[in-house]
Amino acid sequence: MPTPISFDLARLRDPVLLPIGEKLRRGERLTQTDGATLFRSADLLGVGAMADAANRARHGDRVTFASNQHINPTNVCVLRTTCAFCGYARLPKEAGAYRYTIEQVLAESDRADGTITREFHIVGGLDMKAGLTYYTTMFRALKTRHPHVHIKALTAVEIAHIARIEKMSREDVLRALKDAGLDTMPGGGAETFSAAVRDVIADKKLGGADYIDVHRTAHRLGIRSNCTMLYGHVETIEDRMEHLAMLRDLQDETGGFLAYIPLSYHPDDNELGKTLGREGIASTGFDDLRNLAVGRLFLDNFVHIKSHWIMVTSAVSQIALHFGVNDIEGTVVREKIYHAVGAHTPQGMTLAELLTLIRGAGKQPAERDSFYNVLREFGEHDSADTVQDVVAVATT
Ligand code: V47
Ligand code: SF4
Repeated sequence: MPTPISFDLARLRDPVLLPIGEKLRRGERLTQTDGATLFRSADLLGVGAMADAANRARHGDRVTFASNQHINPTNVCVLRTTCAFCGYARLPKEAGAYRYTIEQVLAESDRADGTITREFHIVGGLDMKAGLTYYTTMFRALKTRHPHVHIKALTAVEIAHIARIEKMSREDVLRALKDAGLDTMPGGGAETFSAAVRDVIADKKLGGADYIDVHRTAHRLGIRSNCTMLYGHVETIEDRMEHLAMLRDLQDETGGFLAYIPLSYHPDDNELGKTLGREGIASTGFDDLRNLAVGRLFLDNFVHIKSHWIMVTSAVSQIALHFGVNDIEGTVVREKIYHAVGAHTPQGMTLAELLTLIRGAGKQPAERDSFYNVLREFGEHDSADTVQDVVAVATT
C-alpha cells in the first residue's frame, strides 16, 4: 500500500481529478484508468501538485544528481534499419560507424576534465563484433584504471544480444558481466512495450515481456537497474499506462528498480521523424512534465523519478523538480545518442551548473552515488570545491 499523501483538494481545478486526489489522500493505489485520466486532464498544475506532494513526502526539498560520464563504445548495430526512431546506429561499413578499442574506451574514460566521475554509463549498438569478451575485458580494464568508479552498463536489449551471439543464457551473460565489474544496469531499450507500437517503431527489437524478464533476472542476481519509457511518438495513452503497469508489477515482485526515467522522443535525423512529418518538433513541455508527474503518482513503489535534462532541456528539468522529480541525470560529459537525433542541449553540464539549476528551483542539491546514497549535501553558499565527500572517493 502506498503511504497516504497529505494534499489540499482545492488545488484541483479539473473535477475528474478529485477522486484521484481522494485516493492518494487515503493511500490507495492508482489504476491504469486513473493514470489515463491524469494524462488526459488539461489541469497540469493540479496533476503536478499531487505529484509534488507525493515527491515531498519521500524526499522533502532534496534533489540529487550523480557525477557521471556516458560512454558509447560502438554505434554499429544489427537493428540499424529497423529501429525507426534511432539516429545513432550505423551498419558496419557505413560512414560514421565506429567501435572503440579497449584503449579508446580507457582514453574516453579519462575525459572527465578534472571533475570527479563516480559512474560510467556505458551503452551502445548491437554489434556482432562486441561479444561477451569485449565487455568483460572493458569492464575489468576500467575497474583497474578507476577502481572506485561504478559501472552502470548495457541495456536489457544488449544483454539479450550478447546472449544470442554467444549462445549463452541471459543469466550466464549477466553473471559473467557482474564478475567482470558490472554494478548496475541502465534502463534504455524499453521504448514503449505495446506490441502495436513496437511493430511501427522497432519491430525487430526485444519485446516488452523480454525486457522485463532480463531485468527480473538481473534483480535476482543482485544487479539493480533503472527503467525508462520512450514517449511522444505513435503510442496512445493506454499504451503508456500498460507500459507503466508492467514496470510497477516487476517492482512489486523484485524491488530491484532504482529509478524510472521517461524519455521524450526526438524526431530529427531518424526515419520515424520523417514518416510522422515531425522533424524539428520534439515533445511539448506540457507532455514532458505530465509524463514525469504521472510516473511519480502511478509508480508508487519507485523511490526515484529522474529527469533526463539532455532530452527535455535543463529548463524543463528544473521546473520538473516541482512536478514529482527528485533526481536529475548527472554531468554526463559527452552524450552522443540524443545528439544524433537533434538534441540542442549541451553534451554535458558542470557541477556548478547543476547546483545553480537545482537552487534556482528553491531545492537543496545533493550529490549521490549510483545507489542513491547521499555523498555531499550543498548548503546555500557551498560550491563543488568547498564541500567534502562524506565518504572517500578517488578522483579519476
Ligand atoms: O533506449 C533513442 C532512446 C535510450 C531516440 O538508466 C531516443 O540512468 C529520443 O535509456 N529520441 C537510451 N530518445 C538512453 C537511456 C538512458 C538515458 C539516461 C539515463 C538512463 C539511466 C538511461 O535513448 C534508448 C532510446 O529509448 N532514444 N533514439 C530518439 N530519437
Ligand atoms: Fe540499435 Fe539501439 Fe539504435 Fe535500435 S535504438 S538501432 S537497438 S542502437
